Amino acid sequence: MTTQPSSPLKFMTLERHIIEGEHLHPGATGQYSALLHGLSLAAKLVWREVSKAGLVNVLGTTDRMNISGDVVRKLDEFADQTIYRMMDHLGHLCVMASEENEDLLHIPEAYPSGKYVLLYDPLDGSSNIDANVTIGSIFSLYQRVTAEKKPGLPDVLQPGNRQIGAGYILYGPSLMFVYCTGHGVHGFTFDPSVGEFLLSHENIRIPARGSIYSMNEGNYGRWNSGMQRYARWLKEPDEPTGRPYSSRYIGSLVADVHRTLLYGGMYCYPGDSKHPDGKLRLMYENNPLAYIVEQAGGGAINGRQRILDVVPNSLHERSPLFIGSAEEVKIVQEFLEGKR
Ligand code: FBP
Repeated sequence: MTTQPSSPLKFMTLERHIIEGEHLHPGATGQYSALLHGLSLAAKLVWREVSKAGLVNVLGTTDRMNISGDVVRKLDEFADQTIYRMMDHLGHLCVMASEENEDLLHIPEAYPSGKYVLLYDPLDGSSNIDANVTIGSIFSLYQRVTAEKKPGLPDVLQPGNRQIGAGYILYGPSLMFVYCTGHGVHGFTFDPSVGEFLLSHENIRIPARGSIYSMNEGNYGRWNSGMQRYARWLKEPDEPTGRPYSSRYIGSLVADVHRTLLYGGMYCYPGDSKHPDGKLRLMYENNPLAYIVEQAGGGAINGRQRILDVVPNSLHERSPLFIGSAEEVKIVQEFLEGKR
């Protein structure tokens, strides 16, 4: 009598999970699966550079500035090129957009074009790259909406509630691939000994409440009164409501949101007197993370409305972000609306 592997999680590779997921999408052609597979390969290639960053000449900056006026870091550029090159020839995308590039990234004429649209933040948490702190990549998938020969902005500037999938890759103590195609949020951890992503976090559900908050309080003085009251409320001792909450801020959005997804709580990047729309990008950061956290039972708002219902105006627009446990999102919204 053979003993079943003791691990409660059957040996589910990412590739098998993606293919089995196709059954949940009537009429699936495999194109979508191939996209997710391409992204998982890009993750491994970026991870290879990130994990040896301190040993080879990929730390530090290039002499290039991105659309947001940030100096482009070498690893940023490497990740950007790697994801683009991994995805441009698959024949399933009609256009891409990257946080690191001002304009749309069109599919080279030499390659076939497809019906999907990919947006990505090649390397999130750039301020932490050289300090060997967890960083990540974030991606968001849509279906093409235009029929014209050449796809364009309308195909990319879609509200987040039109996403057909999203995910992020964590380059941390271990390499993780977390994704969602509308049927739950699933996390896979890379096992270098077999070279495969293995299911480690099946159907992640964010706790409805959580007593961890994550925000750069250095900006406190520039926040509006509602946000300042909320920040003070979090720290007031009150047994029944589990306060004071604990403060955790890595400064890499993808890592702070991943922890929030697992432990519960709130991550906030509000607008302020200097940056009324905050710092984070709606299309590359807020929409995909909002899609994932909502699918896991949480919430994400910009202080006025649900992030996923925001109709975007431009590729690189910024938006405040309040994301986390459903009950905690309700509380911060009440403070922002002046009800508390
Ligand atoms: P990029 O690194 O992709 O530009 O993202 C912005 C970011 O680094 C987030 O990852 C992080 O949460 C935030 O900025 C940190 O901002 P600040 O240093 O103002 O707290």
